[in-house]
Amino acid sequence: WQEPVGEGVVVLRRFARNTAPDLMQAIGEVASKAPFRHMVTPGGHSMSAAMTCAGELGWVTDRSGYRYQSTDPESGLLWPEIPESFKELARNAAEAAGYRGFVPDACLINRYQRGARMGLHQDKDEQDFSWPIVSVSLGLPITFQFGGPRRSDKPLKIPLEHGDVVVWGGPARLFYHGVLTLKAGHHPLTGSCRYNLTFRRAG
Ligand code: MD3
Ligand code: FE
Repeated sequence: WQEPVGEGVVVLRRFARNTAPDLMQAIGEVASKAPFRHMVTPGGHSMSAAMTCAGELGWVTDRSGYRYQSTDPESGLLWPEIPESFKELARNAAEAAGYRGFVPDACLINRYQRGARMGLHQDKDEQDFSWPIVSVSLGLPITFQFGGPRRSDKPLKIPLEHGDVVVWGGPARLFYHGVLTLKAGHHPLTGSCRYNLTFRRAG
């Protein structure tokens, strides 16, 4: 599936494999300041993936809705800065996909444990959809679902594995997507977890 995922999608298989240990270390540093938590959706459900953020803006959800904000609602403090190793990877991946000068202001970090999933959704809380979203998968594999511009569009199933980086731009930027339930397993770097980083220009 290296090529035909869709217009605007660039798959960089294993692109982050060598830097993955550094990325995991940096995830630990972010999480020491802004711990992983299960946020609540506007509908009142707790998300099965645990999340934290880094950057000038972080994505949050609670009973009042989805939004980006500069502070962690748990602590009231600014989100931790995006680690240099993250920024460099995001810039290099975006450049490989044809986007020069990608400087993310938001990094959402998702942590999946056995049974966690993410239903089909669009990422549309950002200001400018001309910038791509860069995603990085670490640890256990998962099945990603990639739909179309309508929720009813039948999604393609795509395996995402350790070190895979995908740049989602062009029309794909607003397509529905999600991940199926994480199966139990063990990964030498991440243990029983899968982590996903998404780099965004939110503001
Ligand atoms: C396609 N995360 O954080 S990563 C999310 O595995 C999110 O944690 C999933 O969807 C995860 O919003 C999927 C791949 C991904 C991320 C953002 C996209 C695909 C995307 C935005 C637009 C289109
Ligand atoms: Fe998403």
